[in-house]
Formats: sequence, structure tokens, C-alpha cells
Amino acid sequence: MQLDKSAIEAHNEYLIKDHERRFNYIAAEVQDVEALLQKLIDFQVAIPSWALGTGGTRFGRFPGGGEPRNLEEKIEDIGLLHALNNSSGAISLHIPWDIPENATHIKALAAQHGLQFDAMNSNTFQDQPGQAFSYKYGSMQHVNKAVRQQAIDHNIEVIKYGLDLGSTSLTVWLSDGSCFPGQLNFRNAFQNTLESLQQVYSALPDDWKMFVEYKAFEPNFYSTTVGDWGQSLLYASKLGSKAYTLVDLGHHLPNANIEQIVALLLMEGKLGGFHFNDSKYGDDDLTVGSIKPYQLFLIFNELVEGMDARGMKHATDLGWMIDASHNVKDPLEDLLQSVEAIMITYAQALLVDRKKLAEAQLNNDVVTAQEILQQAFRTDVRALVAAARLRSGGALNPLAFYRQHDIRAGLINRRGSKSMATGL
Ligand code: LRH
Ligand code: MN
Repeated sequence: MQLDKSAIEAHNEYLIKDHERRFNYIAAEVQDVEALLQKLIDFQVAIPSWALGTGGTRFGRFPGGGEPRNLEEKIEDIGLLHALNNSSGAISLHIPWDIPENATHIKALAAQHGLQFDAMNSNTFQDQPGQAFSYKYGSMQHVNKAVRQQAIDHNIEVIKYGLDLGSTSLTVWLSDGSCFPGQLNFRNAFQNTLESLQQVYSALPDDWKMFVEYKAFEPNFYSTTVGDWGQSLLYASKLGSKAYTLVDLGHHLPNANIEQIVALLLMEGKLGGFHFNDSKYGDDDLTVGSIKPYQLFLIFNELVEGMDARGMKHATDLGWMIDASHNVKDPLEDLLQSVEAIMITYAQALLVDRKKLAEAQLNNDVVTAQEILQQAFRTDVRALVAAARLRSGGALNPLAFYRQHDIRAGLINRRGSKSMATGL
């Protein structure tokens, strides 16, 4: 379903007066508003191919209907998001959930919707039908060399799919670990995993990156073999210059200071990218900015400061991806809200007066330092984000457009109320 540009124009015409009043107010407050708008226009967030259907838990899943039945329809849905907010210009595939049977056709279809292929994701946390060896006791950590080789071969196959689609990065998340003390020799598990990752690393094309995603727990509940940022950094440092850590916001123990982790990984030049979501307890995969918006702001504050300190290009030098699951919301509405939260938070972080903040830090002026951060966080930047969208051809209010045009009803009409998407 390709959105009709004139429908978006009609929507914007209806909202333009209000928008311009708000925009003119905030634009007067911002130094170099043009530069800020350009940064927002350039900033693209990759949408996960596994989060276009209704997610669930072991207790249940309540599909909402009209879910994409194949990769083509998933690309259509992400194309729809991108047409509305012009900030979702990439798709991150998960293999084997979304194998591109005909890569040329899939690449052309994605290009038609203005989409590129971001990081490819391998899957050695589930057993596929006909698979020779089970991953029940892990994949790259496994005591059995044949199981490790199977996981290595799968990751190399995923790189091949990515090459055909124009992707230039591989995310490796390993569910490997243990559920009980004594079950695992931690050093052997680390060494097996490192040797396995080294074999995948040596198959990486020169211009590719490998993202090593860490996670504190689940599905293993005693130890995880890539369990925190330190372990991921250890692997990425031992692997080489093309290996980086990947920060999934939901993969930390309670009260972890994620913004400090981000600052240090950036300082080391080993931060590869993000899986954005939000959580209150565990890996809840909730809408970005829905539970801890100030933490997200503090993370973007460190990102802008750290990337500028290294002369990095905000839009392209890190992997910006969402990784969420939609148990009670329409997946597309949830993703629109998540992208909006990321754009708002990035804009607020760009408003931080870095010079004054550095002065306050040098003077140990704690109160002023906090005031400078909260001044930016308490600034309503939504009209700036909307202006960037308007300039790049998007809708002033994507969510309102989606509802007013009953897009979900249209999808259910075409795909049925029982269609189920692959993924979590
Ligand atoms: C693991 C994870 C990983 C994906 C999976 C869908 O929790 O965050 O990034 O492979 O979710
Ligand atoms: Mn993730």
C-alpha cells in the first residue's frame, strides 16, 4: 500500500497554521535552527522486520489483524511508516524469519519505498526444522564443536543475504548462557564463543561491521555468555577494528547507568549502535520513551557530546535501530510513537548548551549543570521535529493521519483479521 502524496498534503494543509505558530515560537529560541532541522532530516531509524506483527509472551498473544504475511508486505508497512515520518528509511532483517527469496526483487521493492537495508540479524537462539544440532545448551559457547560450526555457518550465510541486499553490518545476539550454577565452565564458554565469533569475523567483507549485542538475562537465568557491556567490549576488542558493541536499552540490570556505558564505549571507539525500546523491569521491549524518557535524553546527551568530540557523523556513524515488541498496541502506531520519541529526544540533546555545561562541570557547579540539561529536556521540540518532517515530504502528525485514514482497517481488509507476521 503506497500512500497517496496528495492525501499527506491535504493533511498538512489542515494542520499548517497551528504548526507554523508553534514552529515560529520555538525557532526563535534556537541558535541555527536550519542546521538543527537538517540534522533531524538526515537522521534515519531502522525498523526491525520482526516487529510488524503483534508480539506476545509465554502467557499469550493477541493478534490485531492485517499483519504482513511475507517480506514484501513487511517492506510495504515500513514504507508506509517512512512515507508518514520520513525518519524510518531502513529495515533490519532477521534470518531465517525474513529470508529474501529473491534478493534483487526485494532490494528493488525496498528502493521503491525509499528504504535501505540496515544490520542483518542472525538467529542461533531457536532450532529450525531439520536442523542437525540443537541450540538447547547454546550455540557458539557449546561444548560440541559441531554445534559451534553450525552457528558459525549460519552467521556466514546471513552475511551473504546481507551482501545481496546492500547491508553492511551483522548483529550477533547470542542467548547462550546457563540456568544453574555448575552447568557451565565460564572460561571455556567465553573461549568457544570468541573462537566462533573470530571465524564469523574473518568472513566479514572489508566495509562491514559486526555488532556484538549483550544482554543480562533471558532466556538463560543464571549466566549469559555475552552478559554485559564489559564482556561485549572484551569480545569486540579481541575480534578487531570491525567489531563493536551494540546497546539494547532493555538488556541491562535494574538501575544500570546506561548513559555512562554509552559515554565510555564511544570514548573507546567501540560503540556500534543501538536497539531502542523502553522497559520498567526486564527486557520488556516497550515503546521508546514511554517509561524512562529522561534516561533516553541523558543517553542522547552523551551521544551528541561523544560523537562531536570524535567528529563523528550523527546520522551514519552509528547503527540506529528499534527493537520492540507490541503486545497491546497496533504495531505500526507503536513504531510511529517510538520513532517520534527518538527524534524528539535527539532534538532536545542538540539544544544542550555544551559550552555552559562544560564550564559548570569545571566549576563543580552541580546546580547549573542540572539546570542546563533540564532546560533542554523541558523544551517542547515537537514543532521542530514536525518541521523537519514537513520539509522532507512527511505528514505533520503521522499518528493522526494513520488513524484518520483507517489504515489498519485497510490492511485487515486486504490481509484478513487472522494474518500473522513472522517474528517474536
Ligand atoms: C534479544 C533481542 C535481539 C534480537 C531479538 C529479537 O532480546 O534484543 O536483538 O535478535 O531481541
Ligand atoms: Mn535487541
